[in-house]
Amino acid sequence: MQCWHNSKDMNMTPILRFFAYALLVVTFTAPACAEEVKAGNLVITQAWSRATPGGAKIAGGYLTIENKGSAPDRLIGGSGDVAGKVEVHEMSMNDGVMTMRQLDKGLPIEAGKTVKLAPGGYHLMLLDLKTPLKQGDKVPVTLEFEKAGKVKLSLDVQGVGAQAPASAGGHDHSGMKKM
Ligand SMILES: [Cu+2]
Repeated sequence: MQCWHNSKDMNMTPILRFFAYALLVVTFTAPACAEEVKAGNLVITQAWSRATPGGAKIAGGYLTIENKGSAPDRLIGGSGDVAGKVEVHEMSMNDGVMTMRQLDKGLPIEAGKTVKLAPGGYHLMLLDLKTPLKQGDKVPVTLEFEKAGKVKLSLDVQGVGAQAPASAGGHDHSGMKKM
C-alpha cells in the first residue's frame, strides 16, 4: 500500500499541477459576453449560470432583459430539459438574512427599462437538476413572457464562484459556500 501510494504520488504531481493551473485559469476568467437573443421588443443578453458543486440539485440562472417597446411585458416562468422546474425568484435581505421567494405574478419588464437578473437579486431558479452543470456548458432553457411568449436561449455555465459581470455580492442556494 505504502509503495503504491508513493510511486503514484510521483506520477501524479505534474498532472495535479496542471489541474491546479487549469482551475486557476477558469476561476479568474471573466464570464464571456453571451449572445444576444431578440424576442419581439425584448433583447436578452448575458444569460449565464454557475457550475454546480457536488450533488447540488439547484442552480441559479442570470440574464439581462431589455424592453425596447412601449408596452410592459412580464417574465412569468420557464422550462428546460436539464431541470424539473424553472422558476422566477427574488432574493432579498430581511433583517440581515438573505431569503428568496418565487415571484407568483412573474417579473415585470417595464417599457423602455432594462431588468437584470443577477446573484443577490432576481434570478431564474433551476430546480431538480437532472445533471450537474459544468463550466463551459451551454444549457438550453425556454423562458416564458406574457407578451413575447416563449423564448429559447442558452445559459453559459461559468465557474462555481463566478459573479455576473459588474455585479456586487452574491449568494448560493446550496448553502455550501459563502462568498
Ligand atoms: Cu432562488
